[in-house]
Amino acid sequence: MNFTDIEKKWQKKWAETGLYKFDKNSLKPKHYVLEMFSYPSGANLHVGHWYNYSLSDTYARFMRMTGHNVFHPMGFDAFGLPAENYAIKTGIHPSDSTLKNIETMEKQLQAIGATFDWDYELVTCLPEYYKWTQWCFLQLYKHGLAYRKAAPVNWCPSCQTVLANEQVEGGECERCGTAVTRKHLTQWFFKITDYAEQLLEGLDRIDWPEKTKLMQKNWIGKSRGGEVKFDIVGGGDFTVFTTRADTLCGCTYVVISPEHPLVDKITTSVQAPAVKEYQEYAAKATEIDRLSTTREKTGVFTGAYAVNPINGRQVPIWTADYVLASYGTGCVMAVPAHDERDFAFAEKYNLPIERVIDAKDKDTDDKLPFTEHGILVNSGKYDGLTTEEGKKAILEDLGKEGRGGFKINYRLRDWLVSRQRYWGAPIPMVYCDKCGEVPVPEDQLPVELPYDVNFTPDGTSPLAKKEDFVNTTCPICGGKAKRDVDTMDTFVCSSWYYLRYPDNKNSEEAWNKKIVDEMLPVDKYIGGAEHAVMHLLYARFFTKAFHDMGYIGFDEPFMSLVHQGTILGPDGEKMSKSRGNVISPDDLIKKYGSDTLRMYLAFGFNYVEGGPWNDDGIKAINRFLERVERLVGAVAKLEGGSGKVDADLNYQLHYAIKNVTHDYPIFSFNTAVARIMELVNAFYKYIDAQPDSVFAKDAAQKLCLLLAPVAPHFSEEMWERLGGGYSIFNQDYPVCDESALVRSTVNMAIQVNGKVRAKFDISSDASKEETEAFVRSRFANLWEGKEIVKFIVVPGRIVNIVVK
Ligand code: ANZ
Ligand code: ZN
Repeated sequence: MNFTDIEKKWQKKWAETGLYKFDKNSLKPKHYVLEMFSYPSGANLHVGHWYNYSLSDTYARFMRMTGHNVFHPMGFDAFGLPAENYAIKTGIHPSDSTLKNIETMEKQLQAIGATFDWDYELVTCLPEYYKWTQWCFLQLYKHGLAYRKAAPVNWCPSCQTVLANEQVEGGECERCGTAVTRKHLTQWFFKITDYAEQLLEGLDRIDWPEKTKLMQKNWIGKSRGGEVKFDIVGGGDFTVFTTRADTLCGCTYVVISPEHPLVDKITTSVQAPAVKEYQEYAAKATEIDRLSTTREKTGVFTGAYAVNPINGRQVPIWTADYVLASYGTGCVMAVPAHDERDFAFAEKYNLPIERVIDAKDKDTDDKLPFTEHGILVNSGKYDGLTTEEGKKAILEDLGKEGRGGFKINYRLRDWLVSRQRYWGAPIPMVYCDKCGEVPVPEDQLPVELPYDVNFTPDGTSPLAKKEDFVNTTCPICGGKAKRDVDTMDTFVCSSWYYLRYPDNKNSEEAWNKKIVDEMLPVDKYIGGAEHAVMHLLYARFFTKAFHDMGYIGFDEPFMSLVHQGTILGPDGEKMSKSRGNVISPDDLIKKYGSDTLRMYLAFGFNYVEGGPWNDDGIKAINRFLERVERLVGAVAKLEGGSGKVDADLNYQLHYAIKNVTHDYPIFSFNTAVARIMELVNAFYKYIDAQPDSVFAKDAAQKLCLLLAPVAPHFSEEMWERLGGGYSIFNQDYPVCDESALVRSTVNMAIQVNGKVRAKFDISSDASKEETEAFVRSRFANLWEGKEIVKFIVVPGRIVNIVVK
């Protein structure tokens, strides 16, 4: 069969008849299937795209055929660095290259034969989309969730841009591998930290892979501890955050982070030069470096002393960069006998080490090398308490005296959204000397990204060089004002696109509340596990924030999430050009057609695991489809018959129906296809005998229906050859008839010590073991209190039991 021809034929017909147009007025339950939208890179779709999109499409088709009104849109995450970097290299404007890439990708996506309704397409770099990205920014601003602050930021000297913490991997830029440095800039942040607790709490309500939920949990990093206030000798005080209040008696020094404003205030004149030099040293390191356990601990004594609130002891105040300004209070009580970092520091600077009797946290201390170090100190009235009891008692007592109390901290930081790059949505803010920072009025959106801009990186934002963009008038006083010259992180664009799809042409509002409340949350979201924290956390934050503002009626965007696995090269390694192990879908479709590739991807891998490519596998699938084609040809020729059901084939058919309908919706495509293959084998045996045409045709049609989600063009063609009406995708999916699965039964007798005591029915193909287990579980009363000496099963006839 010429797969390419039939694929063209059906794609054309599907398009002409608008088969996949979403019907807003359908009364069937809606089902929103969404794949993470793609980045329009210049290259052709790779096997990974096919794996993701064709199998999500299999799922979407299955849901459609089982009575759902499936909404399955597609779009493009079109802003971002790659297009800009490409432009810097080639001189081709990001807008031109991106729009051209989108055109090519649309064609390629269509070749998959997916059910996307292109009427709902989104392209994030078009003003009609980013106008609303800017609107989202303004709403966050108006609700106190967007603010500007000067902050040390991760700076990539090569990309000339600020990076979010998540974009730094092991101290290096995620994109180019250059070592990241620090720089101070005034930037916009979204206050995702306000939602730390809700983001945690919501995880319990969504059907997501456990691993992904755990990653989000760790990223949010809730830490239960307490705050302890220390007085400074000579006046003043500061507070530390600790998770080990029970070790307070073993605190031998305290540390304040070098950037903390208190450091300059308390440092003695003798120590001032050393402290100043140290602060400059620390400012050069990134937060990631400073957190690294292998980094040598360094610090300087400030000359000042603090008073331990439970024993009145004076301890030295140091400044050291292993304490971060941005976590907790920026101040730490150091307990070298119980904390690894403090221990390393104390050893280096010869500070005392004191171990608190009873304070032994089995989760941490037992793993540490220094548990036997230091002199033993007791904690007076807290002696004899367990770790947890000690923490509680000490914090309660401190609370009573107004010197501390219980405290929860989160690792999560606010989301830095300013980017000093060109290819993104401009930040809709202006700055006026008189009125300060002023949001652009909503009726003036979008703030259009000018086309003609010099975006060669030089450390400033490209838009800053475009004077007619920068200079504007203040919306409040009408005086001279300047626009923000940064653009937004592209993760902002992808934080709300799922809200826009169902109402993508709305020019009055970002989305209509009634429509999104009907269409969302997304029922099945499919995409890579690499998005576990950034995109998936940001999108959840947006949903929660807009829910609280009253713009949507739900607070989780994606009720169920699936991560596809990775297809490796035939050598089991990650596909890469340099390894020469890249499989190109284009060649394969030319040779075998889209359905063969789709079905190979379905059958050859466990969807969430992926695995190595296998050329023989795809050939085998191709032969399988041709085998089905011959079968359909033979069935179509059959004539006459009474509709007499063949029990064996009917059993196989319903067995397949039962399993396939179970497996498709849980993305277990490989097992579903395996059942269809078994059915085809059984069908061949049946067709070799002289079969009944009425039953055979019905069974063959059901076979096509089972196959349709995974091999759509082929199945539509086979359906037509069997005389089915257009389209197979408007048919109801076959439903399993359980009675077909009950094999015939036999009646058997139970003899106990030679006497027939009972009779029972059991499936005629039950094994000896099954029969014995059945009898033992149901008829134990027949030999109650006696010991079984012999248990003999004569299948299909009798069970003989000898007892004593
Ligand atoms: C005394 C102590 C004794 C501590 C001990 C730990 C073990 P998590 O669990 O991550 O929240 N800490 C507090 N603020 C810090 C900062 N800004 N920079 C670096 N370290 C900081 O960790 C909390 C613990 O990390 C706190 O408890 C504090 O050290 C330290 F045996 O206090 B602990
Ligand atoms: Zn003004």
